[in-house]
Amino acid sequence: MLNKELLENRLNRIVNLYDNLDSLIDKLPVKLPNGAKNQIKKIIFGNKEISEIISGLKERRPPRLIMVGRTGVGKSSLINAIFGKYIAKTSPVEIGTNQLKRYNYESDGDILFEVIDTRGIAESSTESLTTAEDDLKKAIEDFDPDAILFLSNATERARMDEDVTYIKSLYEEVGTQIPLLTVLTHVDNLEPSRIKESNQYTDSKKKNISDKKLQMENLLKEFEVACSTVILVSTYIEWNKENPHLLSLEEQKNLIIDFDGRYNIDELVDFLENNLDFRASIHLMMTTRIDKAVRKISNLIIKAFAVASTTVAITPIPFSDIAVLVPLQLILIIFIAYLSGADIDKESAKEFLLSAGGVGALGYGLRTLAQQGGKALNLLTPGAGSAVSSALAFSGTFSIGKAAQAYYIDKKSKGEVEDIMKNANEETEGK
Ligand SMILES: Nc1nc2c(ncn2[C@@H]2O[C@H](COP(=O)(O)OP(=O)(O)OP(=O)(O)O)[C@@H](O)[C@H]2O)c(=O)[nH]1
Ligand SMILES: [Mg+2]
Repeated sequence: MLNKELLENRLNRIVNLYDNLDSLIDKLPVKLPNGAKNQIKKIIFGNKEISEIISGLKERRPPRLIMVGRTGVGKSSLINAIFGKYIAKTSPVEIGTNQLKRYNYESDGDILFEVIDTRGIAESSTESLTTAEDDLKKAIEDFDPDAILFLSNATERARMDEDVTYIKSLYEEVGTQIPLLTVLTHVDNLEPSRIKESNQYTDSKKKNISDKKLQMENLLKEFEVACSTVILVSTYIEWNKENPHLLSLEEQKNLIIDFDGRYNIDELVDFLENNLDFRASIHLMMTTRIDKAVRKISNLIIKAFAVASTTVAITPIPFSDIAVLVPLQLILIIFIAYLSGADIDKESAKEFLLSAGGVGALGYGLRTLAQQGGKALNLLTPGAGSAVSSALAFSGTFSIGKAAQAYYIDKKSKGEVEDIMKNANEETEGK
């Protein structure tokens, strides 16, 4: 099983390869024409997507959330539900003169989330609201949150208006650039409330859930906070011991799920992964769904390299663009292989590129090249300028990345990869 430390090592190796791109290019099994190396470096270092991924990997850190919601709405339960275990929080630090609290949720010495909890404000009187909001504003400037999570109980219609009024004023106060997610909790208690297993939800329950979603969306629109996504969840978990919050840290750590009534938590985690700052998103992936993390990161890398490849076609270069494209693709293959934990040497990257996956993927351009230079990738062949169009460069690199993913990460056989690529290629050529 992949653990966090193993994945950390792999990510560090990729960062290392990127930071030592010169020596990586020197080790590629290709003979580069003069100037090609600089061109390759320029394209990789100049690509915004690639550099964002690398700095995200380097500077990964826990997500910083503001959690807004009344006592009992399910803020702590939501964190437990995300991780599928009982997560202790550090003793809260009070901020300012009010009940604003800041704390971390931690597990095995790792900080999973840093949170500012504003529940005190929502429940305090209007007189103290102004001071509280000033305090909050200051706290948020230091905290620099990745997202605001606004929780409201789906079964308490009467309070939803009040909650939305509060979130509106808060959101205007702190700046609307921060992603705002509205989470309606306790949906397991919507009728028929006796059904707690999410896979047993009846059509009528699902209808009640979607009605509730619509209701909240309309309310947010009415209050002009329409930018918020609304996700409905149940965070309901029964642990093997009563009153888990009263147990010692050690006992809490050993709690086991007796009954799992969670609903729609994956959608919520997806939202966070896609909307948080990338540094926080990587951390979240690594602490929640580590097996998916590898695939997600590899998807991002493939896409970024595919985008980078399009630059090859539009930049005038004094040699064949294949001379730049092929090394880019080799580097992509090496990154994917490292991400999978494989130790790939230059010969195997070359073999991969020339075999099923690679040749199939780039289609005609590379196939010709393979016929010419199967023994050594000799890219010194006089160039024909821009022979590869942006679209072909993109789809070629994208397919090669996918082939590498199928082979190294999904452990498909060469034959299977070949089939996948043949199909993809026929589709492209058929168009
Ligand atoms: N059925 C059901 N119960 C929930 C759900 N979310 C929370 N609860 C229960 O509601 C109670 C309060 O939940 P907490 O997660 O402690 O609420 P909180 O927002 O952290 O409350 P404070 O820490 O006091 O602000 C607990 O008994 C939870 O088990 C849910 O989605 N469904
Ligand atoms: Mg709590």
